[in-house]
Amino acid sequence: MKIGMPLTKFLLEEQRHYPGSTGNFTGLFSDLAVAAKIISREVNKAGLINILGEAGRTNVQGEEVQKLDAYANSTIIKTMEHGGHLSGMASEECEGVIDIPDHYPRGHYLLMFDPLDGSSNIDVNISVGTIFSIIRKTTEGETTEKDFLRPGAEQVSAGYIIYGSSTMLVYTTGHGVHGFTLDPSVGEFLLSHEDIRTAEKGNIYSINEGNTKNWSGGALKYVEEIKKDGLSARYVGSLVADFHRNLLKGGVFLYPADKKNPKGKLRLLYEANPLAFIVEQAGGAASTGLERILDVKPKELHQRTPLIIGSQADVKKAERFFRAETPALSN
Ligand code: AHM
Ligand code: MG
Repeated sequence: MKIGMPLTKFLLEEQRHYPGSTGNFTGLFSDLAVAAKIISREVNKAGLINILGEAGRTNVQGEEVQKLDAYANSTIIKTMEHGGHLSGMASEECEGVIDIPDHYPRGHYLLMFDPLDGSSNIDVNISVGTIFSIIRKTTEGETTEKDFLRPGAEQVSAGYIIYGSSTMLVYTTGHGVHGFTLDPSVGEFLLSHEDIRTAEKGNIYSINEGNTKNWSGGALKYVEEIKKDGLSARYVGSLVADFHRNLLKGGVFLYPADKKNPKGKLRLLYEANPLAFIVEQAGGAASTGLERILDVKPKELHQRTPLIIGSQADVKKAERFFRAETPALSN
């Protein structure tokens, strides 16, 4: 029985299954867990902002207060850059590639992340999350944007941290999906959800129905159909929270391309790819509506994509509607 096992011990046990392993990945992951704990602590203090100071102002100690998404971004960069495991990083919050400063050692991994997804929800005490994706650098020499533009199928690991009623870290390295809950009293992530499997078919659909007027025929007909099937609507507006609920309960999340966002809203490298890797490892599926997310060849760091993700049967059904649609985004 592994339930209750600390993340660091779990990672070391996993590492033993790979005799040639250098421990580099385990080291990288442990650094990420540290960043997650620091961000979690700060997110939990968000309600105290009026006492401690607002972003852009100084707090009672006279320190400049950062916005939480900027804070999460710099925390990950600072925690990860000196570990010696990375050749570079890319963040939803930064325009170009984040270099590793010359005075730090470099490794062979590349980290992509959305530091605080759904951050507009913080002010109202709703769950937000950090999403990450790790790939290997396959070229020699300087790290360039091109090194990051690999299909999601090449990910070595992906995961997210959800800052909710408790903080949880959920990840995969391609051998199932595992969830760890942060025990604040000991400051450790403890295994709480071993080998998560998502339902083949769910009873929940998650989509921003306020966008109906902008939808294409495929989205309109699909949503009409699943309402007839009696699915329940659940939409938090924090991708990590919507995804996490559907992963555990079964369901489908959709952010399709629409007239306002003709390429979709969510980001391929920081949001869609990592969650697609996780959902597939849990037995689910992720699609643009036309193709498997993990097969999409990225062309730019901040590329957007339509996303349909969740229980296998629900995603396949949605795909049938999107594939059947006629040039829907015209007019
Ligand atoms: P963000 O990266 O700016 O926080 O935006 C991403 C968020 C997701 O968390 C969420 O699924 C989506 O945007 C909600 O969008 P909308 O408000 O258009 O429904
Ligand atoms: Mg985001």
